[in-house]
Amino acid sequence: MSHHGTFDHTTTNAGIPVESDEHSLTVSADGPILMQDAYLIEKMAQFNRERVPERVVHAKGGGAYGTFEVTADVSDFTKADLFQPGRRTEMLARFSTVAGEQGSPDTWRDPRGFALKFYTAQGNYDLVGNNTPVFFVRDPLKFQDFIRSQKRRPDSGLRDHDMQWDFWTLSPESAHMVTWLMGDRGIPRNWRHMNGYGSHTYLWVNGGGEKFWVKYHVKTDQGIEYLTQEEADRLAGENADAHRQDLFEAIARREAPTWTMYVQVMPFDDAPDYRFNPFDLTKVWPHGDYPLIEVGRMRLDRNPEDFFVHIEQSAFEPSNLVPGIGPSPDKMLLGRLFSYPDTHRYRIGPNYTQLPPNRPHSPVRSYSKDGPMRYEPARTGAVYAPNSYGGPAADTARFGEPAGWHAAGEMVRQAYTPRAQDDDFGQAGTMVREVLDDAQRGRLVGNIAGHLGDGVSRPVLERALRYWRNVDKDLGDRVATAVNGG
Ligand code: HDE
Repeated sequence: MSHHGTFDHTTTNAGIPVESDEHSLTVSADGPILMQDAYLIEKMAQFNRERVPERVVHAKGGGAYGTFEVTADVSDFTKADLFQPGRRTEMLARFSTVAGEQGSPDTWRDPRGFALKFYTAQGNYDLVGNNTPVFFVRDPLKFQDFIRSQKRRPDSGLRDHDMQWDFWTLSPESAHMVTWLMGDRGIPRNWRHMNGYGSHTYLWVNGGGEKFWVKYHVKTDQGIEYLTQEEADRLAGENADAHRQDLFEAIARREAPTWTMYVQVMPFDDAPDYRFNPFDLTKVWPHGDYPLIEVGRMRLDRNPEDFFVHIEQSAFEPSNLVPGIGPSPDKMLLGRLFSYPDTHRYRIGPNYTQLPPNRPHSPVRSYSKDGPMRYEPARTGAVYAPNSYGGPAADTARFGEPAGWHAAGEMVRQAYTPRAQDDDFGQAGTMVREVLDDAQRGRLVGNIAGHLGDGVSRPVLERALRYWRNVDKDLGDRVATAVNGG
């Protein structure tokens, strides 16, 4: 559009001016369409190819660009460039539900994806978390099954609470996360009023090579707000895109939401003797043991110019770990390191890192080349290494960094070695008794009973009541009373 009221001319994808946007080329006004109407064919063919596969989980979401600014000094714990004092780093965030498909309501009860991509001076750092500090399972082998139990039956194509509770009650490790899910955090009022968590334990390495275990907390500065099941159900019918709309319009109104990032830091050598497995994704670290330490502030203040280009094609991966940050032995995190790049290659092609939301803001000197939709030339002296034509060559000095941890033993397939407080219900019970107030507990009971009362078969229901009594006897009794009709 050159300026208001007059328009630039339409062209084909090849930039050729077109004569009409509404009349196909025919022989006489009433005659047949001609095959040389290349513009008509282009429009129809392009339309048929507009969809890329939606994300197999977290399909429905929205996001925005912004900046992350360090507000404290955590350089004793990590040398990562983006976490150095005073540093400002451009970033992208995408928020999402988990089980719902692209057109599903933003206000369904579900964890919320909280995916962050930082365009740091040493490549992209991705922190791909949720709005909960824990997760349903602790082994990636069960993740696919868990997700399928939350989605659709193979026979009817319908969602089914019986499937969901069948899986959960046969997987007691899910209890902590299901307590979060069935409580107020299960339906945030909108994405601006929820926290994000890295959930896993990660490794930080400082300039001197010292290692620390950390957990990330990204706390909303807008305050936590939730929707009751009733409010959420109504909104689901009125506006399936309520959360996507809320973020877009808040930023358009220049009401940029902000979050403050903290970390809990565990000295590397505390891990072996800690009273429960510090790498178990179904567990939190009590703040009394490892208090929150402020890191910086994230501010989302720029809406993407094109939703498909920047949000649908955004590709987050926990394997994007920059110097000073590494993985931990958390089996779920290790599984994710494979899965995300794999799903991106399938969904948006092998050159997805060249797309606008995924391109690093720092130089890329990789020996990757060619492949469909290749856009950037290979900026290397030759297409092989080693070469005598200018490299690039790996910075072997980095290899000495003790960025890993030492593991030894024979191959096994079994659960984590149990420790004194490694159980499936303890932290859920503590949360119900000591963290929730009466009103929150009341809503939790109502949400669980409402969900259990909708299509769950008797044997599964009996197991579910035992599951909740294991979390907390009083809570379980209240759920049983509410479900059995008072
Ligand atoms: Fe994901 N997850 N996940 N997940 N996840 C995906 O990658 C996976 C897990 C999370 O806004 C997929 O790009 C495995 C935990 C978010 O684009 C897929 C396991 C946490 C998003 C995938 C997990 C997450 C995803 C599908 C168990 C929080 C959306 C589309 C080992 C700590 C990111 C995609 C966005 C998306 C795999 C469990 C968060 C299939 C194998 C735990 C926020 O690759």
